[in-house]
Amino acid sequence: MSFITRGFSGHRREPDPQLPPGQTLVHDWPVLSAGPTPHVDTSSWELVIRDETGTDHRWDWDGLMALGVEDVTVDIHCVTHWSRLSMEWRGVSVDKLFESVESEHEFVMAHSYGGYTTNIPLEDLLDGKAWIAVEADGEPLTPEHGGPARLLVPHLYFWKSAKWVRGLVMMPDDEPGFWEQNGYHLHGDPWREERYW
Ligand SMILES: Nc1nc2c(c(=O)[nH]1)N[C@H]1C(S)=C(S)[C@@H](COP(=O)(O)O)O[C@H]1N2
Ligand SMILES: [Mo]
Repeated sequence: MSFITRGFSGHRREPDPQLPPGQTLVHDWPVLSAGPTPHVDTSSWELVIRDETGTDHRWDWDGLMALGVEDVTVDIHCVTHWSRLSMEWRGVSVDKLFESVESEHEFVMAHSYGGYTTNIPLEDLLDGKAWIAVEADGEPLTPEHGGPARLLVPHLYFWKSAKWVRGLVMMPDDEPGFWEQNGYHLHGDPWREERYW
């Protein structure tokens, strides 16, 4: 006689190796915005990188698309403890933008339409680690989720992924952005639980 009770023996669940400590899996996609949703049309959208000489490097929507979009499947981790795993995104690698920008500065302040800011070390944006995302789940990004374009930095907590991104300003030193001034960690690595400071 067989006493295999598949599904009942495994109640002590192994932690998902894709889930950083303290995170819980969600299957929906919560909207978290600190203010009203800006509505930005791709016809007036632009992205600016300002280097230490004060020079602005600009891309309009077509200029961004001309750099080439790529598909990426990544996990996202919000500091409020939810994670979504293996999410499909499409965007332009930040590496492509920096091909034409020279800077000695090691830190970046990301600025959004609407005024949100978040600080990120440049090395966390390069080498295939960050994108200017324009699609998620196979659809253009909705305004609520940062459309037409948002920063996607999936290896850091999701507050670093600035929605409605409009600019990156090079900085010689690390300075806190919006949530960082309000107690969130300067760096925000979910695997080290860099939540607050
Ligand atoms: N411009 C802007 N970007 C933002 C935020 C915001 O309030 N404004 N919230 C951050 C936080 S705390 C999180 S968790 C994610 C939420 O993105 P979502 O609403 O698409 O889930 O966006 C981040 N980027
Ligand atoms: Mo968040």
